[in-house]
Amino acid sequence: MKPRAVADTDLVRACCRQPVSRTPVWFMRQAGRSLPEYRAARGEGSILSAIGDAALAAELTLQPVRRYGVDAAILFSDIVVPVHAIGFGVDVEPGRGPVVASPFRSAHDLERLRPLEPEADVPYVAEAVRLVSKELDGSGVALIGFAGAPFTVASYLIEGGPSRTFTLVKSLMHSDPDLWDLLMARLVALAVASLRSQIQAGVQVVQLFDSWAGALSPGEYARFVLPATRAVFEGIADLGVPTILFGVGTGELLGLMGTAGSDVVGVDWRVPLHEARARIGPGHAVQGNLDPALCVGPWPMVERATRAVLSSGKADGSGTGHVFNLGHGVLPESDVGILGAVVDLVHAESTEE
Ligand code: 1CP
Repeated sequence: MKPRAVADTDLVRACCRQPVSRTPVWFMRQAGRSLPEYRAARGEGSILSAIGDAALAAELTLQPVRRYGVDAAILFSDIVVPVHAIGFGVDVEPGRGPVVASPFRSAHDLERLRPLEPEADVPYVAEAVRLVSKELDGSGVALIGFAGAPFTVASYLIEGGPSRTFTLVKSLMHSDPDLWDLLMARLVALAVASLRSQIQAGVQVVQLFDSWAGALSPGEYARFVLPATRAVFEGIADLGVPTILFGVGTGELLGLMGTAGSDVVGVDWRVPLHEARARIGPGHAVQGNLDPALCVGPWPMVERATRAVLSSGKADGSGTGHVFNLGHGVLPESDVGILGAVVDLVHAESTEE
């Protein structure tokens, strides 16, 4: 058994499948363009410079907690921050996402992926964690840290930007599996170093985003991705913090994801939670999975869908081990009033009389 963090928030308790006072709820991409206060605070600069300003990052992290009354804040950062910080040459283009000037092509490029020294390379991350923790102390709201999973980060490094087909990534993994394994090992080390430093600075839960894993077949996932994902969880297990593994379009991968070593598996909107639990297997909590497209409104439709997720999430009978979330990130055009109403409904419906 790995040591456990002090279970002092509903989020931590739900991740560990312990009884909760009410079902905890937060939203992926809860900070960002859907919030007017985000647009006002962030201005026009690059997102990487906002992340590098610890006071601003802390403020952007806390905005959705104040606005929605969610049970968790997620650190305002990005999955490409470690590779950017060690000088791989990654930028984040507004409206597009991460772009790489000189993508990963050969064994020579491994040298561009040196180990991360969090205190020297990303001091602003731990500083933002400390600032947010001070604000949240005693509030019952948890702070979530995160990293990009090796596969999803590799997809940006190899494709050079967002991709729909992952042609170059698949070509590399199949044609040069030895190089692929060396690349995965470097990205495991980056994720582990980043997560360890966030945990040591005070985050209470961590999420590993393998957002694009759903592009892979089960065979590809098992051979090329699962070992690295497992190695990330093994690399932080001694710290005793609950862990969440999330990807989109992973219906056929949930059974394998259940063997990666996380406490919680995140599920997108394509698979109902009771079905997802059966595929993931025993011993895990689930997170999800309201369709973000439905949150654009109108309320009666969102209300029905929210109740359906709550009832499906309860399907193991105990009502424990469910973290309410969207199936993927908040869409920029979402109605903030509706998202707030979802939080209120989840809390009201799950509070014991
Ligand atoms: O300038 C901006 O405001 C651009 C939008 C944006 C934001 C708000 C980007 C660019 N990154 C972020 C912050 C961010 N990124 C957070 C913290 C905010 C919060 O969640 O409340 C987090 C957790 C991430 C993680 C992230 N970045 C993921 C995994 C989550 C997911 O949505 O699947 C991924 C895939 C990225 C890459 C990325 N960064 C930004 C964009 C637009 C993208 C996706 C690009 C693509 O479609 O491939």
